[in-house]
Amino acid sequence: MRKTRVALALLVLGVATGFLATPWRPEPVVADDDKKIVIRDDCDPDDPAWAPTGGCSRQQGDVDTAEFNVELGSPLSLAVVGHQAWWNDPPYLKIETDEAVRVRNRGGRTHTFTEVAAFGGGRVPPLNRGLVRAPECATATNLPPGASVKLTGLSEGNHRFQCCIHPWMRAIVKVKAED
Ligand SMILES: [Cu+2]
Repeated sequence: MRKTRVALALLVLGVATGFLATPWRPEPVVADDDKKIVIRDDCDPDDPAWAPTGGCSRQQGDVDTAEFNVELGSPLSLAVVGHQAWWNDPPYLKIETDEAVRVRNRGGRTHTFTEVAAFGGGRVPPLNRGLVRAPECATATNLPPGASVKLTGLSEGNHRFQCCIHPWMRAIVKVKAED
C-alpha cells in the first residue's frame, strides 16, 4: 500500500510539473563506435524573413537574416566568408577505414554534406561570391533539419565535404588504415 501511495504521489508530482506531458522521442540508434559530425547553424526562428527559403526550425537561435547577410562578406575578402555559426562540428575528423561517420543536421536550416574533389562554391549564387561551383553540387542531396546520413566505406586518405548551400561549411575526414 505504501509503495502504491509513493508511486501515486510521484505520478501527481510528474503531472503537476509537466514532465509527463512532454512527449518522449527515442533517439535514433547510433552505434557507439560511430564518429560524429554535427551540422550547425543558429538561425533565429522569430525572424519571418527565413520563411521564403525554408524557414528556421530551431527552438532557439540568435542570428536573423540581417546579421547573416552582414557576415556573408568581409571588406578584406573578394570571396564569400559566411557566418561562422553555420559550420560542421568538428570541421576535421580522423577515422580508421573500418569506422563510420554519422552526420546529423542539428541546425534549423537545410544543409548538404557533399563530398567534393575540391572545395568550391555551392548552388545558391548569392552565397557563392568569388567561388566556382563544385560540380558535385549539381546533384547534392539536401539534409533538412534533424536529418542524418551515415558515411561508411571511405577509402584511406582525405575526404572533403562541403555544404552546397553555404559553401564555407567545410569538413575534412581523414581516413587512416586500421591500427
Ligand atoms: Cu549549409
